Amino acid sequence: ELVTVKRALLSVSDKTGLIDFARALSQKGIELVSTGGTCKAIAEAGIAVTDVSEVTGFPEIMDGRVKTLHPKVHGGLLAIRDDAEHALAMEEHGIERIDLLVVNLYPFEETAASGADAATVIENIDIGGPAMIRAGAKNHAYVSVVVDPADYANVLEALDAHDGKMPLEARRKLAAKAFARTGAYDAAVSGWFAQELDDVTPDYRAFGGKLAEVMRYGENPHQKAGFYKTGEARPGVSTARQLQGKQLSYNNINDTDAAFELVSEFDPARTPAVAIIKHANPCGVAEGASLADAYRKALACDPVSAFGGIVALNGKLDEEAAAEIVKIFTEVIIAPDADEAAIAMVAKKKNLRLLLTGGMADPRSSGVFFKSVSGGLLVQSRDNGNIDDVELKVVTKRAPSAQELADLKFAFRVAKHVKSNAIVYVKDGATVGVGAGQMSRVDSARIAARKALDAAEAAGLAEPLTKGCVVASDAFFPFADGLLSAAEAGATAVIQPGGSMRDDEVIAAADEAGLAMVMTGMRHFRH
Ligand code: 93A
Repeated sequence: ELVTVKRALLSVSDKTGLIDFARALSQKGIELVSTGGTCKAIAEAGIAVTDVSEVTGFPEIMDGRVKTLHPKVHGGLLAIRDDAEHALAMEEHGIERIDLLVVNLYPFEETAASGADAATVIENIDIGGPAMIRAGAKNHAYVSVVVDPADYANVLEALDAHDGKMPLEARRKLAAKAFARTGAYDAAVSGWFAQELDDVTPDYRAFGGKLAEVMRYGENPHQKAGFYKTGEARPGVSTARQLQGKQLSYNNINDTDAAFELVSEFDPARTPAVAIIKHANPCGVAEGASLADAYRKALACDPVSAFGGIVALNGKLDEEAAAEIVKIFTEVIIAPDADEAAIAMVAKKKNLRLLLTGGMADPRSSGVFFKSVSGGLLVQSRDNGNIDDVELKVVTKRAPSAQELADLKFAFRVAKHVKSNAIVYVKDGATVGVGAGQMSRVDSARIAARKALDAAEAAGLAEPLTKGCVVASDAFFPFADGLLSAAEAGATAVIQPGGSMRDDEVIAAADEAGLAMVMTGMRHFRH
């Protein structure tokens, strides 16, 4: 677990904090080995240091292109200390162990960003540094690899705390950071090449994603686009098998992902469920006695918007459901599986894409979510909050009935997948009105009600589908107006996170209107 640090190799371009760190290491009796410029800086500060050329018995050649690329260095980094054969090889070839590796790389990113000429940028592609970092990090069972001057203090602290030894946990964390660094470094190099070549795909330097597909264009025809896959095994649009139809577009992929992630919230063991998506928002979600039944209910929510939509199912697509779906123009169907008859039914529509995922995505599993902003990336964990895992608090005089409660949970599950501000009206396991992406919550409530009226009118119903429905809000009602607007539309029960300064006002309004309201304590913003 604990590894004594006897020998360190230092090779850094960014010499921030180097001298203090080297001095502290030296004072702990650690032998220092270093490359040209780093070695000179350390020696000039009066600290004992050995030039790596003395270790390798080989001079730095080719303007430093080859300085640490030597078995005496890499053997010292990679040797398994308690392996007899490795020990023998070390002895035979005079290789000495390296316990601590301190490397930061040639400033490739900075050089590329400065607009330097190609030859200068290329000269700043570090080869020996990443090789050492990767070797040491692979062998973190014995070696500590420090790639960031910001970690010098932590390393000294760890050494102090453990009598000159580094604990395994620290070495593992350093290894993870080391590989993240070399990964990002190479991504920057390939990004620079892509730019030089005016590649069709956007420069991609975020993380180790792999270009899987080049799309004809992006969100709009004048934008270039590529589909990069992270390798995450999650069932969904990135792992699905496409049975028929032309290549998915950028928007198709985005919408299909939204559709399948949403329908995956519904446990197929409980009930068949279907989601219809347009522009990444659901225009209908329903549970049903069968997939066909669920589809009909989902479609009834907003049949106008469903035209040209994406349909996601949480069960094996059967002939009856397929027959319903092909009645209107649909872009994509995504399901865990499909039976022969359903596949034959879909085959009649040449342009309709059918994607089979082989399973559902686990809504509770963790994952990483990226969103690009100018000059950066926002990274957060996936919203894997689940309404079944929170304790609901009834805050009104009236508690919801069992049917209302079931619909409230359904509505909140859907609201999680609706762009904020999200207001979702639900009745009998089906959305009857969805208000999405508005800047004010009351507008979302009104739009959802308006859509329910339209749907009722289209279906020739006497009263709107919202009569006696429940309503979910993805975030708290800042004022009573949004809630009152929902009540006016016919909602009898409300689910929302709560937490507004005016919660008391909102609760009082709910009581006044005879509504039952539960609070989740969990918000589902989605932008
Ligand atoms: O040119 S390299 O790719 N070849 C090497 O063998 C090598 N070894 C270390 N660059 C190499 N380095 C890099 O040199 C390190 O990653 C570090 O950034 C830099 C430190 O050089 P100096 O100590 O001469 O300032």
